[in-house]
Amino acid sequence: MDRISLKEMKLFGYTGCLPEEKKNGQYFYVSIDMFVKFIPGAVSDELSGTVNYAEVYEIAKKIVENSGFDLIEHLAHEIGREVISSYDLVDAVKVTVRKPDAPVDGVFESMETEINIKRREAVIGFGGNIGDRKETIRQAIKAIEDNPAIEVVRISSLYETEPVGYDDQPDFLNGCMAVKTYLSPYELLHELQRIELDLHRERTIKNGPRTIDLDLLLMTGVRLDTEELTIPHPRMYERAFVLVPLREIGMYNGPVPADKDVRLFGSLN
Ligand code: PH2
Ligand code: MG
Ligand code: MG
Repeated sequence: MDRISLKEMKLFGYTGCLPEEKKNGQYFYVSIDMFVKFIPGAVSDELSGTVNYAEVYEIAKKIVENSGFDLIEHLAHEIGREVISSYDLVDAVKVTVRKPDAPVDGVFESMETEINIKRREAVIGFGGNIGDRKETIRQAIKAIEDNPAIEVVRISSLYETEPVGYDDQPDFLNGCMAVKTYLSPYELLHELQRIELDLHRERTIKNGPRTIDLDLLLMTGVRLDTEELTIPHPRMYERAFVLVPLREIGMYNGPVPADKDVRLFGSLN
């Protein structure tokens, strides 16, 4: 990938855990590497075809000068987020923050952190079986599209599906979507949970009826297995209602179990 970098910017700020650091401030050395798949300006020689490093300098300066965070990690993260959200051209950003005068009694060159943020593709499964199912799905997708940190890339058709897990409930409408986002897996999960709550999702019976369920199924390069979140979704490969829409958007091409009915219902529009 091509790269545009700002190296070792010397900026004064107030980040640090100790009260003296927040009061007196100190110098930080900030470096930013912006990775871009293709820089149109490299061919056209036009500033509008690249990221103007003078603007990025101002972004970093403003954040360092105006912030009194505890951690240099958080300072670096805030800078990275502001950069990637300001420039669609930037695919990934690496921010390092060094603190040569860190309040540590010893001999060292500096204390340093490196934070990496990149856009990844994620796949979200959606489904619901009470109320106006199609309308609720439409609203959920609208809420996802309205988040500036998430770009919707593809949406599958809707499928009407027999319930899995707990049989005595109405059929579901299911589908899935591919998105691009620089949010972390947990942030994306929390955003989906917020939208579920907004659309009056109530968590009652496990696998039971719901107005809307938004599941984070896959994320490029991410394998996670924690209490809160497992990626890939632990049950997705057993579920035709996930795999059929996934296959439609080109994210799966393996076998699909045939024990439950999955019928094409139509498109969202
Ligand atoms: N979701 C479940 C449990 N069972 N069955 C179908 N057909 N569709 C679903 O979305 C679904 C389910 C738990 O999330
Ligand atoms: Mg689910
Ligand atoms: Mg769920």
